[in-house]
Amino acid sequence: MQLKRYEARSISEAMIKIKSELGSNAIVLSTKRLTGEKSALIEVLAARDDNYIIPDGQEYKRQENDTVNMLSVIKSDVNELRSLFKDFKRERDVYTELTELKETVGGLLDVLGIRKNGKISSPLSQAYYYLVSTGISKRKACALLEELKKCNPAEDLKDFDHILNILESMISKSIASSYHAADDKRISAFIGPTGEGKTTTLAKLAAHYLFKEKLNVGIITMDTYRIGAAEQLKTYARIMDVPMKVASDNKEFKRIVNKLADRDIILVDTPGRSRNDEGHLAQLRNYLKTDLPVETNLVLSMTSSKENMVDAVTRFNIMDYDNIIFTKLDDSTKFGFMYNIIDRVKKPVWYITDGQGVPEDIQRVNPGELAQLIVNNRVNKNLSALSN
Ligand SMILES: Nc1nc2c(ncn2[C@@H]2O[C@H](COP(=O)(O)OP(=O)(O)O)[C@@H](O)[C@H]2O)c(=O)[nH]1
Ligand SMILES: [Mg+2]
Repeated sequence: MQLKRYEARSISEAMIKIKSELGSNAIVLSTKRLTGEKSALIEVLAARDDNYIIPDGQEYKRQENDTVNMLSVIKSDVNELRSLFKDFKRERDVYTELTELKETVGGLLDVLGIRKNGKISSPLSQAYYYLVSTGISKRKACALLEELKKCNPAEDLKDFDHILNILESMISKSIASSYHAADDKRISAFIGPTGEGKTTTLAKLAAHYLFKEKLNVGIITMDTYRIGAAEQLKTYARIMDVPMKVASDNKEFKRIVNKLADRDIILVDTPGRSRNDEGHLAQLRNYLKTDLPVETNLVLSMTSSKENMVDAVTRFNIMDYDNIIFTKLDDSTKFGFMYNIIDRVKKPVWYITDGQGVPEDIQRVNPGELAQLIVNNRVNKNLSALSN
């Protein structure tokens, strides 16, 4: 076997050299593009097996057969990998699902008292199904009922409405545990996937701070990514006569923050970008670094699918966001899923928005109001109208 290395501008140029030096029996072992100064060239490793003489006229056929054989090997490898992956995923999914189901059913049987006396204790099972129907996960509904039973005497758990009241206050308490005192940060940024309502929410809050709280407001947008994104905000800023600046990197952001030093509050809009863009989020996090603390609010639309919402709260973890803002409640009919998210991320909900109207469709919410919304599908507008 004779082995030789070639450099050429193209495969065909290399083949001419190889054929002339190693003869028509030569076979190509590998090709790769060179780097650095030689990046215009490719490297080809070729060999000639002197023991293997192809009879005249059969060369083409052999090459063709080689390719077919190689392709069929690759194909069967790919198929095998594919089925391995499928089985692996299926096994994992089925396993997780079964474990979850087992836990849920086991817990449920205990909670509803079925395991003990074989009877369904009706108001409790009614409450369980009610919670699940609001969008609260089966596991969380089960945990809530378990706690409910543990902390209340059985005679208090005979009436469905009363059970719901207790559940509402339990949910309120558990949400409250994630609330922290507002930091009064002067710079507040809105982050989240595209289309969730960041810009609209920012405009609503700018109007609120300006007209209701009589504060000096400044707006910065880092959304230079989407055409027209800055224009949308500029229009709002012009109507409110509030200064609005565009920053496309950290240096500019810091400079503009300094320039807006006279403002009581600076609201920062950011681009959403595509879903699988970790690099973008790390970059955004660095762009938002200043000497002053920046509060970040993850904006999540209630019209997103559960999967997308879970995906968003997970992906945006990298930004270590401070609050959640739920938008588009007006387009949603049940709110139990909010509890799954709140309980998962343990971050306070700062505002909810329920319409496209700027500035009116936004409300500050406290844990009690959220619990009422989650359990009873309603929020008392008068209670929470923009008052702070
Ligand atoms: N129904 C409803 N629509 C909203 C709400 N908030 C925002 N939107 C709409 O959602 C769309 C995307 O909003 P936008 O603020 O541009 O989202 P961004 O990409 O996150 O900045 C726009 O059509 C808004 O009018 C809300 O609370 N309810
Ligand atoms: Mg926007």
